[in-house]
Amino acid sequence: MWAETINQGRRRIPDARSLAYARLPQSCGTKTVQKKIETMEYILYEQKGAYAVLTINREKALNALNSQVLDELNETLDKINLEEVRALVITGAGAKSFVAGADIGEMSNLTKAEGEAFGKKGNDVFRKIEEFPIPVIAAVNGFALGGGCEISMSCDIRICSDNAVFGQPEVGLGITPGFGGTQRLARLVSPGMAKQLIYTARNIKAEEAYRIGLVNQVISAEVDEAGNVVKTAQENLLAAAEKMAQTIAQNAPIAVRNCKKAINEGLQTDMDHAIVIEEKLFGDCFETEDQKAGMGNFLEKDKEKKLKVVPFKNR
Ligand code: DAK
Repeated sequence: MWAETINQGRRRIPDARSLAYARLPQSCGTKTVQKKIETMEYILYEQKGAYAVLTINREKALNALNSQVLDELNETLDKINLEEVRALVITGAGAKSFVAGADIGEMSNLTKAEGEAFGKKGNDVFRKIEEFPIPVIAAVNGFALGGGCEISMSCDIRICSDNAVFGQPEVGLGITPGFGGTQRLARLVSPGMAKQLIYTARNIKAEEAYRIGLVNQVISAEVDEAGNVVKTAQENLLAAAEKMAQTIAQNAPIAVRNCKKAINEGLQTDMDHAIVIEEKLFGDCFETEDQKAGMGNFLEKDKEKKLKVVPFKNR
């Protein structure tokens, strides 16, 4: 419940449904709403029509992940209205850092058991992101180190500003990556490249991250002819991430969700089983209102009607 007191009474969260929202033009055919939820100390969450932006907001510590950030992130994910929100952008506050890792101060005195519990807390929330029923885009603004690189890798898609720096520096701190880094980096790039980056603890810049396939796109500032910055890389990054989220949100949600499931689950198994997973999820789309509307739109002979965007209903 939004209204319940969280984190040992640190702060009360208002009831999201009771918050006022303003109407905004939105073309995706879903509810045209913008909701700003007064969330927690370290997480900002804003629903913009059919997509939402979640910001890790601990700028003074370069958005490092302590237990409270992880708890609040977990809780915010649980409260997202999946009837309305069809894509999620995750970013960090400020232009310098997406997430500079797990909180080293908090980790420094952990016992073995506490370290394991901390690892589980992070892994549970990152896994939740990975399996979230809607696509999640990481808009990586600056440092994505350790747990920061790991949270970005639990997202479906990564795009970054040209000042982004990725890395798994854990072995330099006497630990292994603990939030899935050894597993997801090896799957995303290649085992050899992941091993090199993890064993050497070498940070890489945005262009190299792009070259090895860790990010889909690198976004720069817009500069006018006189060399003045018209839009910062951070602004362009968020605009690009939001545009991508909006584009995804316009497509049939059940189909998009099933694509995510098919790709994620299929990658964990052999091709014979993966194809069966795809068949089941493909079949699952039929007889939905959205499948009928989407195909009906294509088959429409009337050119005027045919051009209209199908307002998919998530049914
Ligand atoms: N933790 C805590 N505070 C951090 C932080 C972090 N990871 N990164 C930055 N900060 C804080 C700094 O302490 C500083 O705080 P004040 O001194 O102002 O109070 C503030 O953010 C600004 O940082 P700097 O002054 O250092 O800023 P610079 O521009 O000079 O340097 C930097 C930026 C990102 C290069 C530098 O801050 C840095 O190297 N940060 C640490 C990056 C890092 O090593 N990240 C990986 C953390 S290890 C596991 C579970 C989880 C994990 C592993 C295992 N298991 C359970 C097995 C995860 C591990 C990690 O993520």
